[in-house]
Amino acid sequence: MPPPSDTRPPDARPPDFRPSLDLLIAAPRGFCAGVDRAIRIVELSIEKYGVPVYVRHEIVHNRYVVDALRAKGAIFVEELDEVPDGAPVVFSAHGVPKAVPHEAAERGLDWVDATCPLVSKVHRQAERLVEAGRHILFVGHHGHPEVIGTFGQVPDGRMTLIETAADAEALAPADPANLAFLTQTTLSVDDTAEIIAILRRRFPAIQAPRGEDICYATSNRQAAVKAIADECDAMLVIGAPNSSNSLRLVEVAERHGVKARLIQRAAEVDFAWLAGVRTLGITAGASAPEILVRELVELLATRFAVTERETEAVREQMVFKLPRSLDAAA
Ligand code: 0CG
Ligand code: SF4
Repeated sequence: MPPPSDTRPPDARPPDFRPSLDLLIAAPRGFCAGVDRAIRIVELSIEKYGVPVYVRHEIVHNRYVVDALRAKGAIFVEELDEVPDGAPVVFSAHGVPKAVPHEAAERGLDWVDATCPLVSKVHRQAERLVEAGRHILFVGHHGHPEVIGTFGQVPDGRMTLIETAADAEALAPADPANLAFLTQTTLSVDDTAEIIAILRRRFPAIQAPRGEDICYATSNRQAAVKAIADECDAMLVIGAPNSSNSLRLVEVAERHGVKARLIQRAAEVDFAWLAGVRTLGITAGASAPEILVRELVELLATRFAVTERETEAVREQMVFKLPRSLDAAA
């Protein structure tokens, strides 16, 4: 196949000696409704307050997104004490401990919460369970900001982190009849099912969340990888090393027997790694913009005669409302 830019009629083109590479592009991939909303919140805050607007933690785990917002006047910090008095601040999509908005209010800061509504839903469940006297087993990854934020919704000692099936087997709770579990939104669907099965077997009275805590975007992106895995010789996942949902996509591909790598940008492609690959799967985590997928396809097209095919595993139509304070339509 000729390069995409070649508009000459086929018989006027020189022969193409590039090796062929079929690209199987997963769908859904890339931005979810929570990421779209969080980025829009930063943009609208800049419009409302003027620059600079502070953002506590990367608004979503993607350097390209963060750099683009920084260019528009956002300043990214890790903690609230780095925000000067009087400056507006946005909390990232991953959520924050309750102490953070409390401290912001005490300091009289204008703050806007970009926590994904699906993370907030887990926060509210945690509060209610603790009010009802339950001890919560929280399935998640130690140190992730969403886990820190959710632990910060309840008093110390009311929630225990379960990271692995081995943790679930080893747990010796003080009151096994009075447990509930919740999960991080961006976990592996399969690993989490295994952990929950262990918890239910060991603690039959454990209270489950009302719905699934793993969000629609996480499970749909994992399903989309599974849907193309059998046809792929290798898979590239566009996402950041600190992006939980993106890392899970690499694992899903590998568990389906496909060698897979996480890359942040096309420039990280290792062409030696692609040697012998005829069909390459491509996907992107929930925080990775589509422009980075196009950048990757364009780079591959400089070395290979590429064909592109997209397989849609599930159709997504989720949209989240903006906070009232920023929504002109509200
Ligand atoms: O997947 P995690 O929770 O690490 O976050 P990321 O910013 O990559 O994506 C969606 C959100 C929030
Ligand atoms: Fe919300 Fe899921 Fe997107 Fe996280 S990955 S921002 S929980 S929709």
